[in-house]
Amino acid sequence: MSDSTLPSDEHARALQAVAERFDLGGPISGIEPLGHGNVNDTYLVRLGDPPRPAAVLQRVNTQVFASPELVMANLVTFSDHVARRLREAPSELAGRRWEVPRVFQARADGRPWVWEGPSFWRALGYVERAQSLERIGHSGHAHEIGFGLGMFHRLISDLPVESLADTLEGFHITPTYLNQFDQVCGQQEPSRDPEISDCLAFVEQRRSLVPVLEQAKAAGILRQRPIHGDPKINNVMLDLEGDQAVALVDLDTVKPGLVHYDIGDCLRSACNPLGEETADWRAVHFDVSLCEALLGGYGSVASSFLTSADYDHIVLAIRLISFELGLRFLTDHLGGDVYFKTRYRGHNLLRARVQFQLTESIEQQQTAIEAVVAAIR
Ligand code: GN1
Ligand code: MG
Repeated sequence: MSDSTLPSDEHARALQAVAERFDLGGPISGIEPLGHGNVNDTYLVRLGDPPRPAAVLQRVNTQVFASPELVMANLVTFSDHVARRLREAPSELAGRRWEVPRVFQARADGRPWVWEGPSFWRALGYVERAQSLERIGHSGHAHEIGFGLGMFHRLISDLPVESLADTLEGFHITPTYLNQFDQVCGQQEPSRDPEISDCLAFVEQRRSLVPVLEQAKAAGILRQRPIHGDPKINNVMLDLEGDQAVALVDLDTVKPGLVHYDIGDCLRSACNPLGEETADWRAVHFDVSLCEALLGGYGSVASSFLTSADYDHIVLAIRLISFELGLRFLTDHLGGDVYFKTRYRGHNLLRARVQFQLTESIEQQQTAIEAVVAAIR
């Protein structure tokens, strides 16, 4: 099923048929698009009468995730681990609400997925009475987003990294993205577009930054751990009543990595008040007071598992992951928009400019950010 090419009523029927193949626990009363993912297709499934949001149905992008069954195996390993840990030590949550989205099984064979032709589908529990933000509202939100990531990391800090498969080779390995960028540039005539020239110069000036985290990993200074992989602001669910973080969603990149990828990704998305989709890239900046609030929340739960070397590399990670995402968007623009979903030609170029502007703002405020990190050690 290629739903973008189907008329809308046929598309709706096809979605309904896929959703019905999962044991969702009630009659389906509605399905609608959910969120703004750049890679997978995501839908909210409502059940019953009156309709209540119950499941998140997702078509995993198999161009990106070549072994989606392994993505689901990681998710099940992760969920089982957290459930066990919370059963054994409920005090870990200090009375706070915390949820791990449940994984629904296929009616036919009990597997946590359904193949429908070339499409791979899964259904996860919807986190009720919660919302996610596209952009930060205030520093209280930043604190909770940091707390959410810290709690997520803490609950898997004793999950052996070997129990997770590497489902997306090269993900957040910045030198790999630079190689891809060089390859794409090597395949085309030099651009005369001044916007592109600006971006190319920006990358050139930062080549020495690219390998730093991977070098620290190779030298054994930083070690691999289970990570979320994509803890951007809108993947942290906040409780509707108290704005407290209650869950991290979008679990397709739970896999081995450095917690620095997560810390950098969370900060680059949450401390950019204009958000990564702004058209006003020149006005983009990194807000150090939001960073302080976020790291305060993160540090309040993460001190039990972070090492001294981990702290040493946080500032670098914030800069690197912002730069890396800009490089990924730029490469995709130059390569013809084959990875990230776009709404128009030039969308990925604009996204790259936003991330590069953010990187520059981080560089200009490095001393202040260092002081913030020093305060949580
Ligand atoms: C992609 O699809 P989405 O929005 O969950 C990407 C992330 C990027 C993000 C930028 C598997 O995530 O790495 O940070 O876009 N996910 C993958 O918005 O590449
Ligand atoms: Mg994602």
